Amino acid sequence: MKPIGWAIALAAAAMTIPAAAAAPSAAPAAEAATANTAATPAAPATPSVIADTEYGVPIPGGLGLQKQVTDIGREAAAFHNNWLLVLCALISLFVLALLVYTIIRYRRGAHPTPSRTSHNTFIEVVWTLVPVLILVAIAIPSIRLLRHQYSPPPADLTVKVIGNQWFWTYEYPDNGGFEIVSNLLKEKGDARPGERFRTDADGPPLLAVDERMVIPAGKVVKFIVTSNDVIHAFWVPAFWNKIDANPGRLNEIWAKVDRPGVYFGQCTELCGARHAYMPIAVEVVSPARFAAWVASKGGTMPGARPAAAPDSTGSSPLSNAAAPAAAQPQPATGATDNTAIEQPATNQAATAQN
Ligand SMILES: [Cu+2]
Repeated sequence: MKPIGWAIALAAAAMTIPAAAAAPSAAPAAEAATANTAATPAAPATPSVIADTEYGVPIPGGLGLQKQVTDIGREAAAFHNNWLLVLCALISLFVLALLVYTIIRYRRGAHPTPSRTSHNTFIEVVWTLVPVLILVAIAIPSIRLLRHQYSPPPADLTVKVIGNQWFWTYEYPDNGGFEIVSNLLKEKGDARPGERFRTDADGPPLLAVDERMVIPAGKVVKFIVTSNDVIHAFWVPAFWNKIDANPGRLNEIWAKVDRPGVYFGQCTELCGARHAYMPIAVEVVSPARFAAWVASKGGTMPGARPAAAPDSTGSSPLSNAAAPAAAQPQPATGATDNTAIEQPATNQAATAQN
Protein backbone atom coordinates (compact mmCIF):
# COMPACT_ATOMS: atom_id res chain seq x y z
CA MET A 1 0.00 0.00 0.00
CA LYS A 2 1.50 3.23 -1.06
CA PRO A 3 -1.34 5.64 -1.62
CA ILE A 4 0.77 8.59 -2.63
CA GLY A 5 -1.55 9.13 -5.57
CA TRP A 6 -4.14 10.39 -3.18
CA ALA A 7 -2.07 13.43 -2.61
CA ILE A 8 -2.50 14.59 -6.17
CA ALA A 9 -6.11 15.40 -5.47
CA LEU A 10 -8.02 18.52 -6.14
CA ALA A 11 -6.66 21.91 -5.38
CA ALA A 12 -9.11 23.83 -3.34
CA ALA A 13 -10.46 26.93 -4.91
CA ALA A 14 -9.40 30.10 -3.25
CA MET A 15 -12.13 31.66 -1.29
CA THR A 16 -12.55 35.10 -2.62
CA ILE A 17 -13.73 37.76 -0.31
CA PRO A 18 -15.55 40.27 -2.47
CA ALA A 19 -17.12 43.40 -1.34
CA ALA A 20 -19.21 43.19 1.74
CA ALA A 21 -21.81 41.41 3.75
CA ALA A 22 -23.86 41.66 6.81
CA ALA A 23 -23.12 44.08 9.54
CA PRO A 24 -25.60 45.33 12.04
CA SER A 25 -26.59 48.81 11.08
CA ALA A 26 -29.59 50.54 12.36
CA ALA A 27 -30.39 52.56 9.28
CA PRO A 28 -33.88 51.80 8.09
CA ALA A 29 -34.48 51.18 4.45
CA ALA A 30 -34.32 54.03 2.22
CA GLU A 31 -37.74 55.27 1.34
CA ALA A 32 -37.62 58.08 3.87
CA ALA A 33 -37.30 60.95 1.52
CA THR A 34 -36.89 63.92 3.71
CA ALA A 35 -34.63 66.68 2.58
CA ASN A 36 -31.19 66.20 3.98
CA THR A 37 -30.55 68.75 6.61
CA ALA A 38 -26.79 68.58 6.29
CA ALA A 39 -25.11 71.80 5.43
CA THR A 40 -25.17 71.94 1.68
CA PRO A 41 -25.18 75.61 0.91
CA ALA A 42 -24.81 75.30 -2.82
CA ALA A 43 -26.43 71.95 -3.29
CA PRO A 44 -29.77 72.29 -4.95
CA ALA A 45 -30.05 68.64 -5.92
CA THR A 46 -30.97 66.71 -2.81
CA PRO A 47 -30.97 62.94 -3.13
CA SER A 48 -34.54 61.74 -3.10
CA VAL A 49 -33.63 58.52 -1.32
CA ILE A 50 -31.09 58.54 1.47
CA ALA A 51 -28.30 56.06 0.93
CA ASP A 52 -28.50 52.94 3.05
CA THR A 53 -25.70 51.68 5.28
CA GLU A 54 -26.64 48.03 5.05
CA TYR A 55 -27.77 47.34 1.49
CA GLY A 56 -26.00 48.28 -1.71
CA VAL A 57 -22.81 49.52 -0.07
CA PRO A 58 -19.55 47.94 1.00
CA ILE A 59 -19.26 47.60 4.77
CA PRO A 60 -15.95 48.07 6.61
CA GLY A 61 -14.63 44.66 7.62
CA GLY A 62 -17.48 42.94 5.83
CA LEU A 63 -17.04 39.38 4.60
CA GLY A 64 -18.66 37.64 1.69
CA LEU A 65 -21.07 39.01 -0.85
CA GLN A 66 -23.22 42.07 -0.54
CA LYS A 67 -26.81 41.41 0.47
CA GLN A 68 -28.61 40.52 -2.72
CA VAL A 69 -31.80 42.27 -3.76
CA THR A 70 -32.71 40.33 -6.91
CA ASP A 71 -33.95 36.76 -7.27
CA ILE A 72 -30.94 35.89 -9.40
CA GLY A 73 -28.63 37.42 -6.83
CA ARG A 74 -30.19 35.46 -4.01
CA GLU A 75 -29.98 32.23 -6.00
CA ALA A 76 -26.36 32.87 -6.89
CA ALA A 77 -25.38 33.91 -3.38
CA ALA A 78 -27.03 30.81 -1.92
CA PHE A 79 -25.21 28.63 -4.46
CA HIS A 80 -21.93 30.27 -3.52
CA ASN A 81 -22.38 30.36 0.24
CA ASN A 82 -24.26 27.13 0.89
CA TRP A 83 -22.76 24.86 -1.71
CA LEU A 84 -19.52 25.97 -3.39
CA LEU A 85 -17.91 27.29 -0.24
CA VAL A 86 -18.92 24.21 1.77
CA LEU A 87 -17.67 21.88 -0.94
CA CYS A 88 -14.35 23.72 -1.22
CA ALA A 89 -13.87 23.58 2.53
CA LEU A 90 -14.69 19.86 2.76
CA ILE A 91 -12.37 18.93 -0.11
CA SER A 92 -9.54 21.00 1.34
CA LEU A 93 -9.95 19.39 4.77
CA PHE A 94 -10.13 15.91 3.23
CA VAL A 95 -6.92 16.38 1.25
CA LEU A 96 -5.19 17.88 4.25
CA ALA A 97 -6.26 14.95 6.44
CA LEU A 98 -4.95 12.44 3.86
CA LEU A 99 -1.62 14.21 3.66
CA VAL A 100 -1.21 14.34 7.42
CA TYR A 101 -2.20 10.69 7.78
CA THR A 102 0.25 9.59 5.09
CA ILE A 103 3.08 11.66 6.50
CA ILE A 104 2.64 10.21 9.97
CA ARG A 105 1.57 6.65 9.28
CA TYR A 106 4.03 5.90 6.47
CA ARG A 107 7.05 7.85 7.64
CA ARG A 108 10.34 5.97 7.42
CA GLY A 109 10.59 5.41 11.15
CA ALA A 110 7.22 3.69 11.46
CA HIS A 111 7.21 1.98 8.07
CA PRO A 112 10.77 1.09 7.05
CA THR A 113 9.85 -1.26 4.19
CA PRO A 114 7.75 0.57 1.62
CA SER A 115 4.95 -1.20 -0.18
CA ARG A 116 5.70 -2.05 -3.82
CA THR A 117 2.06 -1.84 -4.86
CA SER A 118 1.74 0.06 -8.14
CA HIS A 119 -1.89 -0.52 -9.10
CA ASN A 120 -5.15 -0.76 -7.26
CA THR A 121 -8.14 -0.83 -9.53
CA PHE A 122 -10.66 -0.03 -6.84
CA ILE A 123 -8.85 3.11 -5.67
CA GLU A 124 -8.24 4.24 -9.22
CA VAL A 125 -11.94 3.97 -10.02
CA VAL A 126 -12.81 5.84 -6.85
CA TRP A 127 -10.42 8.73 -7.44
CA THR A 128 -11.72 9.11 -10.96
CA LEU A 129 -15.40 8.81 -10.20
CA VAL A 130 -15.57 10.98 -7.10
CA PRO A 131 -14.15 14.11 -8.77
CA VAL A 132 -16.46 13.57 -11.72
CA LEU A 133 -19.44 13.39 -9.38
CA ILE A 134 -18.26 16.51 -7.58
CA LEU A 135 -18.02 18.38 -10.88
CA VAL A 136 -21.50 17.21 -11.86
CA ALA A 137 -22.82 18.38 -8.50
CA ILE A 138 -21.35 21.80 -9.21
CA ALA A 139 -22.37 21.91 -12.87
CA ILE A 140 -26.07 21.24 -12.37
CA PRO A 141 -26.88 24.22 -10.13
CA SER A 142 -24.37 26.31 -12.04
CA ILE A 143 -26.02 25.71 -15.40
CA ARG A 144 -29.43 26.24 -13.83
CA LEU A 145 -28.27 29.61 -12.52
CA LEU A 146 -26.88 30.57 -15.93
CA ARG A 147 -30.16 29.63 -17.56
CA HIS A 148 -32.10 31.83 -15.15
CA GLN A 149 -29.63 34.66 -15.59
CA TYR A 150 -29.67 34.62 -19.39
CA SER A 151 -33.36 34.03 -20.04
CA PRO A 152 -34.80 37.35 -18.90
CA PRO A 153 -38.53 37.92 -18.66
CA PRO A 154 -39.99 40.59 -20.96
CA ALA A 155 -38.63 43.98 -19.97
CA ASP A 156 -40.85 46.64 -18.42
CA LEU A 157 -38.20 49.31 -18.86
CA THR A 158 -34.99 49.68 -20.84
CA VAL A 159 -32.07 51.79 -19.69
CA LYS A 160 -29.12 52.33 -22.00
CA VAL A 161 -25.97 52.47 -19.92
CA ILE A 162 -23.02 54.21 -21.56
CA GLY A 163 -19.53 54.21 -20.11
CA ASN A 164 -17.35 57.24 -20.69
CA GLN A 165 -13.91 58.25 -19.48
CA TRP A 166 -14.74 58.71 -16.60
CA PHE A 167 -18.42 58.91 -15.89
CA TRP A 168 -21.64 57.17 -16.85
CA THR A 169 -24.57 58.33 -18.92
CA TYR A 170 -27.99 56.71 -18.73
CA GLU A 171 -30.55 56.96 -21.51
CA TYR A 172 -34.23 56.10 -21.16
CA PRO A 173 -35.38 55.15 -24.67
CA ASP A 174 -38.81 53.98 -23.46
CA ASN A 175 -39.45 57.32 -21.81
CA GLY A 176 -38.77 59.79 -24.55
CA GLY A 177 -35.05 59.15 -24.80
CA PHE A 178 -33.82 61.63 -22.24
CA GLU A 179 -30.33 61.17 -20.90
CA ILE A 180 -28.76 61.82 -17.53
CA VAL A 181 -25.07 62.28 -16.82
CA SER A 182 -23.74 60.73 -13.63
CA ASN A 183 -20.53 62.02 -12.10
CA LEU A 184 -18.70 61.25 -8.89
CA LEU A 185 -19.53 63.75 -6.15
CA LYS A 186 -16.54 65.54 -4.73
CA GLU A 187 -15.75 65.62 -1.05
CA LYS A 188 -16.42 68.84 0.82
CA GLY A 189 -12.76 69.83 0.92
CA ASP A 190 -12.30 69.28 -2.80
CA ALA A 191 -15.32 71.19 -4.03
CA ARG A 192 -14.92 74.77 -5.12
CA PRO A 193 -17.04 77.46 -3.50
CA GLY A 194 -20.63 77.10 -4.57
CA GLU A 195 -20.07 73.63 -6.01
CA ARG A 196 -22.08 70.69 -4.83
CA PHE A 197 -20.24 68.21 -2.63
CA ARG A 198 -21.04 64.83 -1.12
CA THR A 199 -23.08 64.43 2.05
CA ASP A 200 -23.83 61.19 3.88
CA ALA A 201 -27.30 61.20 2.36
CA ASP A 202 -25.69 60.89 -1.07
CA GLY A 203 -23.75 57.79 -0.11
CA PRO A 204 -20.21 56.75 0.82
CA PRO A 205 -17.13 58.57 -0.47
CA LEU A 206 -16.03 57.49 -3.96
CA LEU A 207 -19.47 55.96 -4.58
CA ALA A 208 -21.89 58.87 -4.31
CA VAL A 209 -22.83 60.55 -7.58
CA ASP A 210 -24.61 63.75 -8.51
CA GLU A 211 -27.27 62.08 -10.68
CA ARG A 212 -28.35 58.55 -9.88
CA MET A 213 -29.89 56.15 -12.30
CA VAL A 214 -33.52 55.75 -11.20
CA ILE A 215 -35.52 52.59 -11.85
CA PRO A 216 -38.89 51.38 -10.59
CA ALA A 217 -39.13 48.66 -7.95
CA GLY A 218 -40.66 45.33 -8.89
CA LYS A 219 -40.19 45.88 -12.63
CA VAL A 220 -37.94 44.02 -15.00
CA VAL A 221 -35.32 46.50 -16.15
CA LYS A 222 -33.18 45.71 -19.16
CA PHE A 223 -29.77 47.37 -19.22
CA ILE A 224 -28.29 47.85 -22.67
CA VAL A 225 -24.63 48.46 -21.95
CA THR A 226 -22.11 50.09 -24.25
CA SER A 227 -19.25 52.58 -24.21
CA ASN A 228 -18.23 55.79 -25.89
CA ASP A 229 -14.49 55.32 -25.71
CA VAL A 230 -12.71 52.36 -24.09
CA ILE A 231 -13.95 49.19 -22.41
CA HIS A 232 -15.67 49.82 -19.10
CA ALA A 233 -17.80 47.40 -17.11
CA PHE A 234 -21.12 47.97 -15.43
CA TRP A 235 -21.40 46.34 -12.02
CA VAL A 236 -23.90 46.69 -9.21
CA PRO A 237 -22.94 44.01 -6.66
CA ALA A 238 -26.32 43.89 -4.90
CA PHE A 239 -28.00 43.05 -8.23
CA TRP A 240 -25.47 40.30 -9.08
CA ASN A 241 -24.93 42.09 -12.35
CA LYS A 242 -21.71 42.69 -14.16
CA ILE A 243 -21.08 43.09 -17.85
CA ASP A 244 -18.53 44.78 -20.06
CA ALA A 245 -19.34 48.06 -21.77
CA ASN A 246 -17.64 47.75 -25.14
CA PRO A 247 -17.42 50.58 -27.65
CA GLY A 248 -19.42 49.74 -30.77
CA ARG A 249 -21.24 46.84 -29.15
CA LEU A 250 -24.39 46.44 -27.12
CA ASN A 251 -24.39 44.04 -24.19
CA GLU A 252 -27.46 43.23 -22.19
CA ILE A 253 -28.20 42.36 -18.60
CA TRP A 254 -31.33 42.73 -16.55
CA ALA A 255 -32.48 43.14 -12.99
CA LYS A 256 -35.74 43.05 -11.12
CA VAL A 257 -35.27 44.75 -7.78
CA ASP A 258 -38.11 44.48 -5.31
CA ARG A 259 -36.60 46.50 -2.51
CA PRO A 260 -36.53 50.30 -2.86
CA GLY A 261 -33.20 51.82 -1.95
CA VAL A 262 -29.91 53.03 -3.32
CA TYR A 263 -27.41 50.51 -4.64
CA PHE A 264 -23.85 51.40 -5.50
CA GLY A 265 -21.46 49.85 -7.95
CA GLN A 266 -18.31 50.67 -9.83
CA CYS A 267 -16.70 50.40 -13.21
CA THR A 268 -14.91 47.06 -13.15
CA GLU A 269 -12.75 47.24 -16.25
CA LEU A 270 -9.48 49.10 -15.97
CA CYS A 271 -10.33 52.02 -18.25
CA GLY A 272 -7.78 54.72 -17.64
CA ALA A 273 -6.42 57.16 -15.12
CA ARG A 274 -9.71 57.83 -13.37
CA HIS A 275 -11.10 54.31 -13.54
CA ALA A 276 -11.60 54.32 -9.80
CA TYR A 277 -13.66 57.50 -9.92
CA MET A 278 -16.65 56.53 -12.04
CA PRO A 279 -19.03 54.92 -9.58
CA ILE A 280 -22.54 53.76 -10.31
CA ALA A 281 -25.53 54.62 -8.14
CA VAL A 282 -28.93 53.13 -8.84
CA GLU A 283 -31.96 54.43 -7.00
CA VAL A 284 -34.90 52.03 -6.87
CA VAL A 285 -38.22 53.76 -6.20
CA SER A 286 -41.91 52.96 -6.38
CA PRO A 287 -43.42 53.03 -9.89
CA ALA A 288 -45.36 56.21 -9.04
CA ARG A 289 -42.23 57.99 -7.95
CA PHE A 290 -40.42 56.73 -10.98
CA ALA A 291 -43.12 58.22 -13.21
CA ALA A 292 -42.78 61.52 -11.41
CA TRP A 293 -39.01 61.45 -11.76
CA VAL A 294 -39.35 60.75 -15.48
CA ALA A 295 -41.71 63.71 -15.78
CA SER A 296 -39.22 65.90 -13.93
CA LYS A 297 -36.62 65.01 -16.52
CA GLY A 298 -38.95 65.95 -19.37
CA GLY A 299 -39.62 62.32 -20.26
CA THR A 300 -42.88 60.46 -20.77
CA MET A 301 -44.27 57.18 -19.51
CA PRO A 302 -45.12 54.76 -22.33
CA GLY A 303 -48.84 54.28 -22.83
CA ALA A 304 -49.90 56.97 -20.39
CA ARG A 305 -48.65 60.24 -21.76
CA PRO A 306 -50.93 62.65 -19.90
CA ALA A 307 -50.60 60.72 -16.67
CA ALA A 308 -47.21 62.03 -15.72
CA ALA A 309 -48.47 65.19 -14.04
CA PRO A 310 -51.00 63.56 -11.64
CA ASP A 311 -48.38 61.04 -10.61
CA SER A 312 -45.99 63.67 -9.40
CA THR A 313 -48.59 65.13 -7.08
CA GLY A 314 -49.64 61.67 -5.94
CA SER A 315 -46.43 60.94 -4.09
CA SER A 316 -45.66 63.74 -1.76
CA PRO A 317 -42.03 62.99 -0.91
CA LEU A 318 -41.00 62.95 -4.49
CA SER A 319 -41.99 66.45 -5.41
CA ASN A 320 -39.30 67.36 -2.98
CA ALA A 321 -36.71 65.48 -4.96
CA ALA A 322 -38.00 66.05 -8.42
CA ALA A 323 -38.20 69.79 -8.25
CA PRO A 324 -34.58 70.57 -7.46
CA ALA A 325 -33.42 67.95 -9.89
CA ALA A 326 -35.44 69.51 -12.63
CA ALA A 327 -34.15 72.92 -11.74
CA GLN A 328 -30.64 71.82 -12.48
CA PRO A 329 -30.07 71.18 -16.15
CA GLN A 330 -28.20 68.04 -17.03
CA PRO A 331 -25.22 69.26 -19.05
CA ALA A 332 -24.39 71.85 -16.44
CA THR A 333 -24.13 69.17 -13.79
CA GLY A 334 -21.85 67.02 -15.82
CA ALA A 335 -19.67 69.90 -16.84
CA THR A 336 -19.23 71.50 -13.45
CA ASP A 337 -18.41 68.26 -11.79
CA ASN A 338 -15.70 67.31 -14.12
CA THR A 339 -14.01 70.64 -14.45
CA ALA A 340 -12.09 70.53 -11.23
CA ILE A 341 -10.80 67.09 -12.00
CA GLU A 342 -7.94 66.41 -14.30
CA GLN A 343 -9.60 66.36 -17.70
CA PRO A 344 -12.04 69.20 -18.01
CA ALA A 345 -12.71 68.82 -21.72
CA THR A 346 -13.27 65.10 -21.77
CA ASN A 347 -16.68 65.12 -20.20
CA GLN A 348 -18.14 67.54 -22.70
CA ALA A 349 -16.51 65.89 -25.65
CA ALA A 350 -17.55 62.39 -24.76
CA THR A 351 -21.08 63.46 -23.99
CA ALA A 352 -21.34 65.21 -27.31
CA GLN A 353 -20.55 61.98 -29.10
CA ASN A 354 -23.89 60.66 -28.03
CU1 LIG B 1 -14.51 52.59 -16.67
